[in-house]
Amino acid sequence: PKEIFLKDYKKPDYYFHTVDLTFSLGEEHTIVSSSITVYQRIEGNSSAPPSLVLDGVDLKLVSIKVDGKQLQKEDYHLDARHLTISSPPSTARFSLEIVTEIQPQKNTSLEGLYKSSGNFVTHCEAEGFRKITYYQDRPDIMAKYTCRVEGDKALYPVLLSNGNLVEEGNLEGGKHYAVWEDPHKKPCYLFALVAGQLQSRDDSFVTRSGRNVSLKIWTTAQDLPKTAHAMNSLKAAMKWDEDVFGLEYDLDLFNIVVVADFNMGAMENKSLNIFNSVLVLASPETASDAEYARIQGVIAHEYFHNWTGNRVTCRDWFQLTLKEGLTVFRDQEFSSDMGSRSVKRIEDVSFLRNNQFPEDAGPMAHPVRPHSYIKMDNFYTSTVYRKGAQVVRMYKTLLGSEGFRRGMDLYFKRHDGQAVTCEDFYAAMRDANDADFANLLHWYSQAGTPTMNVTSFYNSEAKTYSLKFSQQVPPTPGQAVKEPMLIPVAVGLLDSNGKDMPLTSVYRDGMLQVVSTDGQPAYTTVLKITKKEEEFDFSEISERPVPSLLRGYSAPVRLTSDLTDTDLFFLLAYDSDEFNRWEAGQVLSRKLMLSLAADFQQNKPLALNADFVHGFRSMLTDGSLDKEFIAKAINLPGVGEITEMMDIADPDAVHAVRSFIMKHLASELKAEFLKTVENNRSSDPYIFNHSNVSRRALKNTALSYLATLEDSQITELALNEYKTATNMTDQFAALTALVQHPSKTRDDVLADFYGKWEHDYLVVNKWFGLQAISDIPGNVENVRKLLKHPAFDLRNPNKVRSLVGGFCGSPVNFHAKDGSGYKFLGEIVLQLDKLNPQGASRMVSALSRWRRYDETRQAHAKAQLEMILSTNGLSENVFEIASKSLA
Ligand code: HT7
Ligand code: ZN
Repeated sequence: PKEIFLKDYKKPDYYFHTVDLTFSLGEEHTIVSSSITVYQRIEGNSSAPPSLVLDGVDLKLVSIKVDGKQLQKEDYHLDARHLTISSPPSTARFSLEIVTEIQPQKNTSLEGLYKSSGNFVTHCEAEGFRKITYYQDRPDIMAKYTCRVEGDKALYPVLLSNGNLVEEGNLEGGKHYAVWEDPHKKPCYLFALVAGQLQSRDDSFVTRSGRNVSLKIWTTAQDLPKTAHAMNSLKAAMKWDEDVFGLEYDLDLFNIVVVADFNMGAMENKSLNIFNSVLVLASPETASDAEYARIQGVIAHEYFHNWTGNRVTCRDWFQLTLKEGLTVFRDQEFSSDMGSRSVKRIEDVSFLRNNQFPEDAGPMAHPVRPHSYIKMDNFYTSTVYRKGAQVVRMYKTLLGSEGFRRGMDLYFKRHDGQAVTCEDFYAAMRDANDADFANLLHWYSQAGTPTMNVTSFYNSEAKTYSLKFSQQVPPTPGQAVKEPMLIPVAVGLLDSNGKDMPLTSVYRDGMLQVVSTDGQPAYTTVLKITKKEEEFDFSEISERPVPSLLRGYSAPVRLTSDLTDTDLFFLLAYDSDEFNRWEAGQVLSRKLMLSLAADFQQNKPLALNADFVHGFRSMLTDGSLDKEFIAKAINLPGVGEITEMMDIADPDAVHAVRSFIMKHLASELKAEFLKTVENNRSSDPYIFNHSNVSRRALKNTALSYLATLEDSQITELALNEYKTATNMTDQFAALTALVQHPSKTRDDVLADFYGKWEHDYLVVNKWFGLQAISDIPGNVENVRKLLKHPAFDLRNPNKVRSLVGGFCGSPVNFHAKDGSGYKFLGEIVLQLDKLNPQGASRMVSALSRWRRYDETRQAHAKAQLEMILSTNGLSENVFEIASKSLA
């Protein structure tokens, strides 16, 4: 397979101006006719015009015409991936007409045109358009499209594409047609077509300039009632983007289509978003609070792409973070404004630590803007999305809200309608603010999570307080040596009463840095660390403070410091920055878990110190705190997060330790936990708002602790919660509590749940997922059985994610020392690769960190990777992940 490099980017020789497509949808095959106006980039070139190379995969070429003239076999060259016209006309402009035949019914890859539940659906990002017709399938080719769709009227009563509906009518033989015209230029990855039996929930939104936008969410008749939350989320997102960024929707119509078979979450096609059903459909009885929140966030995310991605798009796929990092940042901000800002921050940082940090420390580590790829689909990663969003957040931290908005405004002013790069975004931020932050660009090019160490010194005579920072970016594949980065560190200093000290002036290398411009002292200041080692001195500090470092997690780094446990307990109790209050608890928990894991490995008895239990009790019972915050604060770091911190990952030890701490806390604080459950129960109708979500989160976290006790009183309690639950959040939390240990109750309640919900495939997926991730010894056999369950289907990515992906998330069973978990995955990857390479490569990634484990596990995992790599006909997707994992 061929590796593609960012440094090899060349502008295209030809641009496309208009693209007129006709789809004749059929049961055996579909005919796609395209008519394109082509422009030469360099006009009046006296030498022979360069050949025009079009991408095309799995296509049957029916005919090709240039300027109306049919090309003969000798006029073009065809191979498995390209159609090359070696002597195009030398005129500045010519027309190209191509007819291809495709077979969507046989397309299980879910890219290009395929069928899902009987409906035709397209998915083109990143390089799926080439499975529809021959085209220059790259995002810097932006053209205006029309699309005519013809199909059987009874089978496909609804025909949709991008833009506005300009014509529709009946055809002979029970067929009909619709013509759609998109007035905005777009890259082909934003093209979409849907045809099928769908009904819509209709609503409307009036933009701030008075445009009336018709909003439609299309799904099956039966699922229509479950689209209300998505519609409300869409309207909230439209309003928020106007209020916060001044960005208004630009067409009279916005469609969302729900599909059951989809490789990722959703797709932002211009005016025709396509969504995985799990990210739209929700009712109180079937979806949990977490799912309601995810739907709200993803509906907003795809809508926000209309400006960040569609109006201004990427020059090439290496720039993916330009649209994804920025849009994730925007959806994170939106969700913060819809709920609790600090809780959302905690969730986002936890996600980053649990998913992106391991990626950045493994064989697939790549910069936010990768330098190369074999298969672009493999680079829709947490690094590009989540770390990319942190990079955007750093601009805001450095420039402030107003400065950031100025930068965004300039970005749109300069680049609307263009395909641009990360440097263009950087330049807009810099120029709009006259800012100087050159080494911020290293964040785009250097992989690896920087580590930052902080030491402090208080001079009681001079009343100065010094913080000394040192940073290091670890080596990653292909990048041994790194430059220091610009790291914005938000800092506050707490006095002995736990209050923020006023910060009047701070010096760097003896030079005064501005703390506040309006003459008022600041209580949090942002230090800009730019060198490998740097010292900052605060003056007029009357007593030794406790520093609150990296407030709000102002940069995506691993922080170590000389803070003592006493300092951390103090921050846990008093920090005005809620994120750092939570963080102090996490640092204490991580230290504790690591030291207990070492004890476990040496067969020492495990014991919990009284300070920890005390700090925990204070959090749990502090009535002044937000309940969702408490739920987060009493949640221990996950097994994955701790194993990542060990020299040799030992999931058994960490799992044992985590279970021990939970059980110990549950027995010490049983009365408090019971009271928490009691006080936060409610039979009121379900409402998705902050106070209700918080109450349920705290109650269900308390229940999860109690469930570790294996006590019949608690089983009764959980059974009662399960039976009396009026919504899925509470029902599923109770079910989760009941299935922790093997028992007859466990079997009965799992059977009961399936019986209740077998008609709802999204709920059944939750049922698969819960069993898949179970820590019950030898669970791999149960998962193998579930593969044969009538409700399971390897062709459906949601089911694969629930069962196979869920299993890979189990520290105990996936990493079983006998290699049974790895072997299971190896077999599945090969089966899946034949159907859906994107899905298969996502699964094989679970093996990529094999070098982190002990020799026995290493040998088992390596054997599976070698077995996969030696298989004939492997996809490029799986090849890239498996080969890089072994390199
Ligand atoms: N921009 C979309 C990316 C996406 C995608 C990429 C590769 C393969 C399948 C995919 N489905 C959706 C969604 C987004 O991040 O907004
Ligand atoms: Zn996106």
